[in-house]
Amino acid sequence: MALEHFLPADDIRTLFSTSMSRMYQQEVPQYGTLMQLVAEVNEQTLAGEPALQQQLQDNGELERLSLERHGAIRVGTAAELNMLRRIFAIMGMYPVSYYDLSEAGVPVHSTAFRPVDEASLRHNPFRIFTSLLRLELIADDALRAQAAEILARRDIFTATARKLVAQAEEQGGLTADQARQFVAEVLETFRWHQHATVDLATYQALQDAHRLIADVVCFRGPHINHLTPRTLDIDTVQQQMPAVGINPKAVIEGPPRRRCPILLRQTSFTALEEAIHFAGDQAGTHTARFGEIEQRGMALTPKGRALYDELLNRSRQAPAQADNETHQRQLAAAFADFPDDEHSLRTQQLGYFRYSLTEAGRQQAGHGGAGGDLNALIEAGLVQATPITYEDFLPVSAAGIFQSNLGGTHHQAYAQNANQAAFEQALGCPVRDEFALYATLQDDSARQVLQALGA
Ligand code: OOG
Ligand code: NI
Repeated sequence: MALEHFLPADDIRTLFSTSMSRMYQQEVPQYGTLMQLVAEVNEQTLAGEPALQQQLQDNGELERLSLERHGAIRVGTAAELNMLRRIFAIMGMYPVSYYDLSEAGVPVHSTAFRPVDEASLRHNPFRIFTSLLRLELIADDALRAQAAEILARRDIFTATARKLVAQAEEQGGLTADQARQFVAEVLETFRWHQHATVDLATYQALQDAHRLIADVVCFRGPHINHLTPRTLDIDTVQQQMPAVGINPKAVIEGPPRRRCPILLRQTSFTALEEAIHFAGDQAGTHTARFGEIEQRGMALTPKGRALYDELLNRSRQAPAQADNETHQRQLAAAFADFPDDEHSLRTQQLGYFRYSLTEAGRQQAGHGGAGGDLNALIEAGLVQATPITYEDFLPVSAAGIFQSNLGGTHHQAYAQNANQAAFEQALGCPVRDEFALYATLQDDSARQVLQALGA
């Protein structure tokens, strides 16, 4: 079949993210309320900041502004993760980065499936934070064996989804009709199930080992546990959530508010307690699903990231603050040592930048001979540098999001270390290195402007 008959992977991803959003808003009405609040605050922010509005418009970002940026699921076996890799590849989403959450007392390790090239990110940056349960972290031998046995009995994918994945791999893509069917079938994997596959006693035993283990093991599939739209003003949304009947987690995760935003700031509403039918006709509840919002800033280089980690650590030496305002003040004090102007961030090589020609640069291009390095060309007004947006996740923040939904039970860190090799073995390929992706973007843009100017 000719290539042009296939629906582009980017479009399949958009079909998927919009279908998922529709399903989740039906399943979790509070999430719809959050979406509405986010859209309103985004609108107000734009009205108050015409420059921001212009910038988003120029980047073609206005249209998708308040739509989902990411979601998250947790799977139980290597085979499940491996199949997800194949499914996400059909939507142009590839595993980037390895996150070890065991360090924070959560018995999973994770990656983010996301688009990796610039055009695809611009088209639709939707990504799925995907965690694999680490059964080896269940201390009780009998319980561990039981959990493994329960997981071995389930198939979280429909037969048609499996068939279409094989077909897509064989053909090299899916037609529009096949893609629509594929998305509908894959959506089944992410659906909520009110019926648990186990009885209440088994659920409780797994819950006692760790609430997350019960969440992964006791259901027919890995229900999507949250979706996350983009906000332009996370502080305002956090503050306004209670007024629309939503209970936010105590603090916003990530860096403080800054003039030059870095990395990722996130907050969520706490997971809902939902009615569950357990095997043997027993009634109970389960707490898993929530809503989250995110505000993204500049991607940091390894040097910038090391400084971020150091300052975050420093701020965490002080006792944890229960209210967001005090937390943010404490954070801001610690981050006073992080340069907050684009010039310093760039020249100290703390952040990644994309280089492009200015209007004067475009006029100069082709005439050649504009000598000098990038800094000189920027100073001469021929080249401009704009921050590259961070597209990945932060393990400390992710742990904070997990923890806020674990019902207050505090967990010790697991002694087990990160095990990226085991994760990649399960996944069926290595994860991509996020720093390498940003560095390539930056270097490619630099090469292009230098070439255009004949420098
Ligand atoms: C994933 C939590 C991590 C984020 O945005 O950092 C996450 C989960 O609860 O399964 O989604
Ligand atoms: Ni999230």
